[in-house]
Amino acid sequence: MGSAAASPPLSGKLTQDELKRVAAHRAVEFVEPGMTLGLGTGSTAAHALDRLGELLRAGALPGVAGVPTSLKTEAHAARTGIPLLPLAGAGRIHLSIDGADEVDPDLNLVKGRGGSLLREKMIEGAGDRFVVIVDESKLVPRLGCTGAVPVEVVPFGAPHTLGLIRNLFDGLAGFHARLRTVPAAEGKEEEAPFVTDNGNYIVEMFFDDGIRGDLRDISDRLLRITGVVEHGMFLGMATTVIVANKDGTVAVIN
Ligand code: ABF
Repeated sequence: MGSAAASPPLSGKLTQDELKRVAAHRAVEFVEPGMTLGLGTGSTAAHALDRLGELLRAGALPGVAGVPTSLKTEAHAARTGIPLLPLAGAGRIHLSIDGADEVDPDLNLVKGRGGSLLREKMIEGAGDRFVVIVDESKLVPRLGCTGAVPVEVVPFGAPHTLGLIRNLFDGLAGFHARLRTVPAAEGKEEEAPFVTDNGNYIVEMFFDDGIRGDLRDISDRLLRITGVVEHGMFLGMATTVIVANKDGTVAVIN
């Protein structure tokens, strides 16, 4: 893990959502007038959108605009009054702010359990700085410890692509993978595949006790599977991680 600076504890016991808000507001302090921002997705990033909207409406951040990482964020940012730009034509993205599902000691991330990993990786990978905002429950010893590692796949032949992903980890104890689904619609019996903003499906990979192999190698091998669009391991991408701790302290790790 990189160098960390901790702020003095905040008073009182904060809920998890309040911790998310604390981390988000700390990240927004990095925003300067004229910046173009990558706008993240999820409940933590939503607090950053609300704070940015407040500051914009107060006239404190002239010239700030954002590139949304999902349709949901696009709608939320529009409601809060953040001017929006498409990725193509946004020019330089100075800073992205987004949540994560997991953060390991080297600041590698699992992202995308909200289904938005592709746009997140495109936009956050294109910016100068990527600030990740989490409460301490997201800190893990190894990626894949607390749930699914998502992989976006094209719908065509998705069960075939799922089979190729399973083959990659053949024999790895505790590994399993499945297509992410949403509950059956009213009047229908079968669950439907979850569809991303890009019209793709998501394969969820589960590892007993996290991924113990070489993450770069696993990333390369996944991306070589024809049919895989992108995966939710964000390796070496975070430049800063802001962690709101249960004891009320906030750590800024670079
Ligand atoms: C997105 O939101 C993700 O990539 C991640 O899946 C999720 C984190 O959610 P939350 O902030 O709601 O915990 O940034």
